[in-house]
Amino acid sequence: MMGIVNVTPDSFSDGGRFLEPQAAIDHALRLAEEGADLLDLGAESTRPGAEPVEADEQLRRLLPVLGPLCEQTAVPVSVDTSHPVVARAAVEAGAGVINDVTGFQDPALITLAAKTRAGVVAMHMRGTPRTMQKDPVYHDVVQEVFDYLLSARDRLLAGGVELERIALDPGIGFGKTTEHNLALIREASRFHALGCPVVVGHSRKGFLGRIWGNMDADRLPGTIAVALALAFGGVEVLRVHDVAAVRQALVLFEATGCLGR
Ligand code: HH2
Repeated sequence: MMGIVNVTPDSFSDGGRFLEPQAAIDHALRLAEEGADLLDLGAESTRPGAEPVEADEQLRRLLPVLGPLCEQTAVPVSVDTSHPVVARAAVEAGAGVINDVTGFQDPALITLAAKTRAGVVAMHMRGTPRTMQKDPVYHDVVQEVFDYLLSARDRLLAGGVELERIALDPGIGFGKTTEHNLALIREASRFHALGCPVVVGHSRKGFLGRIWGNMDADRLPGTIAVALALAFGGVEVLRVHDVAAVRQALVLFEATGCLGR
C-alpha cells in the first residue's frame, strides 16, 4: 500500500490538512505505522480543474517534510511530481521513487530517474488536470491506456531505467468517465502483460460518490470495495488515503481464502 500525504492547500480530499510540515510528517508516520509500504508525498493537486504549481512552490512545501521524514522512518518515500527540478531535489533529500501522473513524457525526468536509480511510477492521463474531465472519449479505454503505458514503459527502458524499477498506473479519474474508470478497474489484470507491477489510485475519488448517488457521502466504504476488487485482480500497489482501514479489509478478505481462487 502506498499511503497518500498531500502537502497542499487544495487537494480534492485532504487539501489544507497537512500543509504545515509537522502535520505532514506526523500524518506520514501514522500511515507508516498503519502499514503503508510506501509514502507518496505530493505538493501539487492534480484534481480536475487544478492549475499547475511552480517548482519553487512545490519545493517550499516538500523539502521541510522530506528530510525529517526520511530520517524518522525506514518506509520508502515517493515524490508525486512531474517536474524534473522537484524530482531531483526530492531524490537528493531521500525520496526513492518518482511518481509522475504525466507518464514520464518529459525526457529530463527519464534521464533523472536513470541517473539516480530511483524507482518510477508512470501513470496514464488524457490531457491535463485543467481540461481532462471535459468529455473524455475513448474507442477502447483499456486498450488505449494499455498502449500508452506500453509506450511509457518503452521510453523509460530506452532511457536507461531498468524494468525492475518501473511500475505502471492506469490513472483512475484522469481524463475518464465513471464507465471508463470501472472498465479499467475490472480489467486491471490485463496491465500485467506489460511485465511491471500495477499501481491503482482510486481512493476517495469522485466516481465513488457518483456511483453511490451522493457526492457528499463518506467514500471510505466505496474505496474499500474497489480495493478488494483490485486485489482480486492481482493489482500489486494500492494508492490510498486510509491505510489502516484498507489494510484491515485486505487482511480479512485474504483470510476468507477467496483471494486467488
Ligand atoms: N491520483 C492522484 C495523484 N497522484 N498518482 C498515481 N500514481 N495514481 C493516481 O491515481 C494518483 C496519483 C490524485 O489524488 P490525490 O493525491 O488524493 O488528490 P490531489 O491530486 O487533489 O492532491
